[in-house]
Amino acid sequence: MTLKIYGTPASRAVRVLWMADELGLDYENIPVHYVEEAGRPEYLAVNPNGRIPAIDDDGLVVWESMAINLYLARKHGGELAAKDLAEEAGALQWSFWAMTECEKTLLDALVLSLGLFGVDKDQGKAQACVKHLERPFAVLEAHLADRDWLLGDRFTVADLNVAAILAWIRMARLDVSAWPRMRSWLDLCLTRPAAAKRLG
Ligand SMILES: N[C@@H](CCC(=O)N[C@@H](CS)C(=O)NCC(=O)O)C(=O)O
Repeated sequence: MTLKIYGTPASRAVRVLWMADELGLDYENIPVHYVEEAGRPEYLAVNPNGRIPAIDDDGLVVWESMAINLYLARKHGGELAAKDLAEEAGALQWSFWAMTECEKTLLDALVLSLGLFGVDKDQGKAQACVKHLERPFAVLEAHLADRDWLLGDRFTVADLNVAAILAWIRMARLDVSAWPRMRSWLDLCLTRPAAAKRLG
């Protein structure tokens, strides 16, 4: 049975679509829309939270974008997956970090920059959100001082999960020149073919 990925690509489902493409998986994308369709009974039967993305992998249903990607990396292995327990811990750490330390503020910036959900566009206010990201951005900048990738010496699920959230920096046109290593690392992640196809 094919892997089913629920969620329109113009949403957090793009994180999972990017991962599935990196892994070269066969999948079916069911483009459930987060406003019009995610609250319908047929989708609530997949994800009772009424949010996208979710997957159905041969009967195993998983929701939460970061968890789905960690699962897919673990299942399909290869270079993207953690190769030992220490890397597993790192992948979990960075994924939780991006969601808890960065995502909410970046979403606020994105909404202001693009004028989403009826909010007035205000690039100045969007840029002001970056002030609240100085602490986590400094952590990432320091981590990249002597390495190219978050774990080991290769692009992994940790890079993908964090970059998929930090991609909103680019979409919100935020100036993050104060963190040049973070910016270069993000560019490298987002210009990978599987990312550029979706987020370029
Ligand atoms: N933490 C969840 C968040 C999912 C989420 O909020 N998705 C949005 C679309 S990008 C959604 O489904 N919104 C519908 C709603 O909030 O009712 C994840 O990363 O999967």
